[in-house]
Amino acid sequence: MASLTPDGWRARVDPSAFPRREPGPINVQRYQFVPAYSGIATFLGLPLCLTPEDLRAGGVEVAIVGAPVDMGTGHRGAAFGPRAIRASEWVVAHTPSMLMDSDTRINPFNELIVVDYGDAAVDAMSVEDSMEPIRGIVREIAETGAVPVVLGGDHSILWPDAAALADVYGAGKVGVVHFDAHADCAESVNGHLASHATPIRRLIEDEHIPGRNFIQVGLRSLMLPDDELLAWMRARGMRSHFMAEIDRIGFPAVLDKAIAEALDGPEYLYLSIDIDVLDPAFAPGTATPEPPGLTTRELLPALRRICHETPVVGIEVVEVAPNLDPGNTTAMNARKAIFECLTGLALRKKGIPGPAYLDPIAAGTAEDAESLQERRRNGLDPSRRSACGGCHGVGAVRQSWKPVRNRDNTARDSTRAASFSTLILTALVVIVSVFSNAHDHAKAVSLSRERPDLLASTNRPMAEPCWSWGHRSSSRAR
Ligand SMILES: [Mn+2]
Repeated sequence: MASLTPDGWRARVDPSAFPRREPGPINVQRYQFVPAYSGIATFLGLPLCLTPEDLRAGGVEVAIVGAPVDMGTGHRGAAFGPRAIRASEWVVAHTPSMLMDSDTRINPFNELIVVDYGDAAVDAMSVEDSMEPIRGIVREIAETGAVPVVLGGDHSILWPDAAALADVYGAGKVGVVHFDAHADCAESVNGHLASHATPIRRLIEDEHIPGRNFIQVGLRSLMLPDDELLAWMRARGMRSHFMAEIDRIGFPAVLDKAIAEALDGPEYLYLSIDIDVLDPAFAPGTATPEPPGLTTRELLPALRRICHETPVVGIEVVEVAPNLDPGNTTAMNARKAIFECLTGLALRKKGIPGPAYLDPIAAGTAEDAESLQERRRNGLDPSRRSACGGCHGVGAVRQSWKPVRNRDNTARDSTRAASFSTLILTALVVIVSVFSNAHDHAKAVSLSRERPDLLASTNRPMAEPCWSWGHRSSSRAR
């Protein structure tokens, strides 16, 4: 029996103790379709890599790695985050080839080689001692050219994570976009330099990351930054977007600013997502919730945009504490956050132009050939629709939607135009539904005359099971 050595928590096992295998990603799937609650809980059922040789042999482009520490919060729970994010039940299958981002209709796993890289070594007795092995494993991934996606763990890991990327891409060459309710810039907590409230101070003072390229979004804590801390942040050139600014000019405008600032200088970007940037309604399972926060419909597409439109070389999602997470809401949103990041990276790799790309069918902007012909047959020539666009009334109605979308509170003047447009929309819906019902009815009548065989076939009694999984076991057995 092997004896426990003091460095057993970080010493790697001797590979010669196991049967030899060729380096490369290890498939963990036995079946073609795996429900989310089944199988070996790698991230979304992805293949597993254990060594840098595996990453290189597999040509891996993104490696997901856990950093399970939570002593940096002083609140137990986030160490269980990586496992919760990997294992939390989600309606989707743990079958990456079946998954698709519905906004862009992209399957990131068809475009990128993504694996799970297991967890960093952590000392359950010391957050300080855990920093160096975390930095080591993130560096190990980045050195192969793959993008590390780190699952926290508390936010103390931002220090080793971003330092590792500066090790690989050059000190001062990596900027950070940091989503968080908290500024995380404190000098120390109870004298501890490594904590979830201090990582940014370490990164800037150690000159891994330039202060002016640390872009914060979503700040709103009850305690910090106080005037003294804010003075330190501003002296370092940090650019911080508080929730009040988001309320004032709207999230899309703040996001545009954050992206422009992030690209102002650095060649590369690190994306740090503290899940507590979300409103506690969307992320109750975190040690330091702060209402009111971002919605998932703000944050998730923003992450996709940043990974698509900026040179992101590393990502972390931190502070998921499953012991505080009834319903797995927080773990589910953390998982979707990573999925959106992967989709963004896939869009970038495919060279799809931004900004804020959406698939035309998903966005409702597609005019496919068939519906275009149908509209022409019905006398609805789409090229003629713009003719009334210059009309005085229509122009006013169009403008009235803009401030609503931007959450601009000064736009009350437009309320009347907005209710007018609601009225017009309602009238339109009624007219269109009446028209299309009549149209469908006429079509069905003429169809039944021209093709009586079609109607007859739908009346045939169902003899076979109606779907392919054959839940009628008796008909399958024979
Ligand atoms: Mn944080």
